[in-house]
Amino acid sequence: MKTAITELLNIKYPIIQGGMAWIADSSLAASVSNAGGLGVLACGGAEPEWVRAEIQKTKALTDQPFGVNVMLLSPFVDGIMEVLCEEKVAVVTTGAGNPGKYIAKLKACGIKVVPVVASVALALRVERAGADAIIAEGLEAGGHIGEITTMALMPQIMDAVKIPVVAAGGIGDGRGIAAAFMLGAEGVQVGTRFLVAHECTVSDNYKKEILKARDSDTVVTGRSTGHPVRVLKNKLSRLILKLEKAGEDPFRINELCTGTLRMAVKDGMTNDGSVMSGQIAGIVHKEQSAKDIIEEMFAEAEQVYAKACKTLGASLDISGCCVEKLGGAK
Ligand code: TUI
Repeated sequence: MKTAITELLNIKYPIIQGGMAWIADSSLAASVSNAGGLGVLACGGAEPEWVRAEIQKTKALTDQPFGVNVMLLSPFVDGIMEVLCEEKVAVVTTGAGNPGKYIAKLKACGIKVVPVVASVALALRVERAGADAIIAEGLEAGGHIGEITTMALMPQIMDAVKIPVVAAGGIGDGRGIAAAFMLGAEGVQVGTRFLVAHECTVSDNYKKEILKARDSDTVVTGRSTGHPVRVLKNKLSRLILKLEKAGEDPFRINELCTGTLRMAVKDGMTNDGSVMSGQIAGIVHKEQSAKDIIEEMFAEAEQVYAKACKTLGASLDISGCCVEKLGGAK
C-alpha cells in the first residue's frame, strides 16, 4: 500500500498502534512495527530513564521504524523530550494536550511529529507549529477523549488542514479502515484491537474483559475533572460516576482514579482498576498476533471497499468504476 502516511513514516501498512499508557511497551510496539505498521511505545506517566530503556529494548527487537507517544499531562515531558532527541526515535505522537512548544525541537532532531488532536482548533495550531501529520481522534476511542465523534471530526479536520490526517477512535476492523479512507484519511490508528494481541503484555484479566465487552459496555468518567476518560463499566467506574453525579470534589475524583490504570493493566484488578477501552471492543472477539491483526484488517478493508463500490456504484449508475479493478465482491 502507498499513502501519504506510509511514505512519511516509511511503513508498509498505513496503521499506527495507539500509544496506550502502561500497555504499549517494547513487546507490542516491536511486533506492530515488524508486521509493517507503526508500533508506538507509550510514555504515560513514566520517568525519562524508563522511556530510554524501553526505546533501547524496542531497537533490539525491530529494525523497522517505531514511534513514541508522549502523554502531555505527564510531569516528565521535558526530560522525555530530551531522551527522544538523544535516542533519535523516528516518530513522536502526542496526546492529552497541545504539543506546540516541543514541535520545532523534535523536528530539529530529525523526528517526525504526529500529534493526536480531538478538535479542528488544535489541528490548525499544530499544523502551524510544523506537525508532519495529525491523528484525528473521535470520542469512540478509549482513554482520554474529546467531545466529537470520528465521523463528524474527520471531514471537518480534512477541510481545515493540508497535512495528512490519520483517523482514530472506533476503528477495529477492515470496515473501519475503509470508512476512514472514505472520510479522507491517509491512515488509521488502532488501540483497542491491539489490546488482545498475543504480544500485548496487559494482564489476562484485562484481555478477558475486552473480549467480553459489548457495544454499550463503556462509560466516560472524569468529566467533572476536565479529563474525560473512556473505560469499561465496572465497580470503580460505577462508583466514580455516582460520586460525580452527587457533585463530589473533582480533586477527590482525581485521587480515586490515580494509579487505577496500572492496577488493571499490571495486576489484573479489573473491578477496582480502570479498564480503558474504545467503544469498538464489541467486535474484538479473538486473540491474534499483531501481524495477523494487521493483515486481516487490510484484507477485509479491500473486500469491504469492493462491496461498497459495487453498492454505491450501482446506485449512482457508475458501476464498474472500482469493482473491476479489485476483482469484484460478493
Ligand atoms: O491522550 C489520549 N488518550 C489517553 S492519555 C491517557 S493517560 C490519562 N489518564 C487519565 C487522565 C488523563 C490522561 C489515557 N488515554 N488520546 C489523545 C487525545 N488527546 N484525546 C484527546 C486529546 C486531547 C484533548 C484535549 C488533546 C488536547 C486537548 O486540549 C488541548 C488544548 O490545549 O486544546
